[in-house]
Amino acid sequence: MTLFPQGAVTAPAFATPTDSPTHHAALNAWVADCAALTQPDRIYWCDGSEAEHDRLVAQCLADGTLIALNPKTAPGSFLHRSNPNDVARVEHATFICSRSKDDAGPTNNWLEPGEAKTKLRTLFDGCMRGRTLYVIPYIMGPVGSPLSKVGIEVTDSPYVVLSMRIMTRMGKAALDQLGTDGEFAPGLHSTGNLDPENRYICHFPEERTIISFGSGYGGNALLGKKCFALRIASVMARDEGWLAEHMLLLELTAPDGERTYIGGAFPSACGKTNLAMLVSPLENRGWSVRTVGDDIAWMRVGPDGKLWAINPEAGFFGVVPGTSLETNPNALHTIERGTIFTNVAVSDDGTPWWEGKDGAASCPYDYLTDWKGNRRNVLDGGEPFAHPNSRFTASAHQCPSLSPHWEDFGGVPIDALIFGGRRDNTMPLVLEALDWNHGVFIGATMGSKTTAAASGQTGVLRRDPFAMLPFCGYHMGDYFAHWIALGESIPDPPKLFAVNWFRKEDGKFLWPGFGDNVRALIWMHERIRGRGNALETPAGRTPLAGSLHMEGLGISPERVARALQVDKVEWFKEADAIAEHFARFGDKLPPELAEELTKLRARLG
Ligand code: GTP
Ligand code: SPV
Ligand code: MN
Repeated sequence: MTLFPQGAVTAPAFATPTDSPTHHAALNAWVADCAALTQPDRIYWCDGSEAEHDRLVAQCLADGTLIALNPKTAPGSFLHRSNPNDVARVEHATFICSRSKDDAGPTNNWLEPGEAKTKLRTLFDGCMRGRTLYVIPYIMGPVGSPLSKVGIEVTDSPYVVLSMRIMTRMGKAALDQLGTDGEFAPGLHSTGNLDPENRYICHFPEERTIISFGSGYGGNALLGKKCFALRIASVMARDEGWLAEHMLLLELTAPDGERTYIGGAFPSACGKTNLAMLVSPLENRGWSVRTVGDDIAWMRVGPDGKLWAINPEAGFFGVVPGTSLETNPNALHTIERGTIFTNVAVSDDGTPWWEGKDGAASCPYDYLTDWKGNRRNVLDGGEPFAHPNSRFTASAHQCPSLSPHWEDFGGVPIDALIFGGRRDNTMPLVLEALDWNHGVFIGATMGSKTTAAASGQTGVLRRDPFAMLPFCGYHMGDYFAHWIALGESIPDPPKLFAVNWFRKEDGKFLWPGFGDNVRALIWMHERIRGRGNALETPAGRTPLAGSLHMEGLGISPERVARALQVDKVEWFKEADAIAEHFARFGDKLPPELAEELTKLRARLG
């Protein structure tokens, strides 16, 4: 490691093979450029080892970045409290800096690349003085898989380093995969001074480069995740004929051992982690679910003509509130140890706590220290003790429901893709698309209420096509066209479905959700195999009465029927809302989707 001599900005000494662990010239040059600009006191190349982890943790405990939790109730786990102004993704400060504004499209913020770089250069100038610059080589995807891709994140945040070590295959393995001339996606990140006015999450799709300033929060700062694996990767996928999607991946096994692999796109904080880790109430009947991924899927057509998917991540960055033995026992067990908690509450004995943790039971503590560090009486009420977007970061290996196929080199063969949102009405519990283009139409018109995963107002219905509104790195109209085109090029395409676990009646959810969602998955499994009965509705096909597996379901058949209902009045309004949504895309709207709207209106009569 080299300490910079007074203000030297040219030819940093570490850029020689003796100080850098790699002979990759382009990588060494990128790191040298970052260092010359940011002027760190030290440069450290992460190797991903246990010893390195322990050293970083010790340093973070000493400087307060991490708070140790109770070694008995939360062994190997830590609490991180972020700056209260920095608790979620910032969509207004996220930019696609493509050369042409039109390539970013109407749903992305755009900055001209030169202008963005000028702005960023000013912000990054000397921003790492007094800090360490960490170089994080990482792999998205299984080590050695031909579907994996390498990224390099340069950051000044040890919290980011520790998180990336959980979320990706990080360190030496990545440098080995890169060799001396492999391709990588460069990313530069600094927390800066966490000034919300100077927060910029910028993507340069043509250069496959990410530059992020002023935030330490997950999706803004762990550059492998939304920035690379979705925004940059979606552009690579468009150019190369594959898909990078905001999707969970799960494996459903039937009593006869037959397996169905399902991908699911739900907007942020709308149930991907929960569905991926679902505990089947019909396990004793032979229906089980295993987890392949909980947030991102990269999919390509395989030699057999099916779509094959990998989970590019190695861990889970999941929503904490609401996680309990009743709702998501697999997540609860996943985070029993070795977890970084961000912005949860903590009891006096150092046990992490959050709203919903105790399920139906009451909170066992009289006092809790909230996510901002204030110790309060639990009975006093007020703001939530854990931030609504508090998160856990835990390794996939800790998940009891992890599928043995979760890191198969070639991925898993996808039989169904589902689109789900958080909607009070209109969208039934489950809906089968009539064909590929109708399914793309359903994906393109998804509506969902906003959540705490992004800054801004929550609970507002918005169109979030394919759950990719904040994550598509190019023009959303072109993205729709890419999906339409893929339908024609996949010889054995998956079946497409919509789901809605969140439909309400008298302010209450109609459907119990969570484990019971397996009943919708079982119907899909049957439909894929040409079985299971369906009712043709104007919106698509729904389960015919009696064709959903109802054993042990604690609600009446009438209530299920109301959850499944397609209400014509609601769908007339929906068609109008879709027309308004489509108008945003102008002549970039694929004609196939306009035609689907016409067909929907015709079916409505
Ligand atoms: P991101 O990590 O932000 O992408 O979120 P996600 O899509 O993985 O959402 P997650 O599974 O973490 O769920 C978010 C919230 O929705 C949690 O508070 C869950 O308890 C709740 N939730 C998940 N599934 C269901 C369901 O079937 N019914 C109901 N009522 N709530 C659910
Ligand atoms: C989401 O918001 O969809 C998340 C969390 O999965 S983040 O990684 O911050 O994007
Ligand atoms: Mn997500």
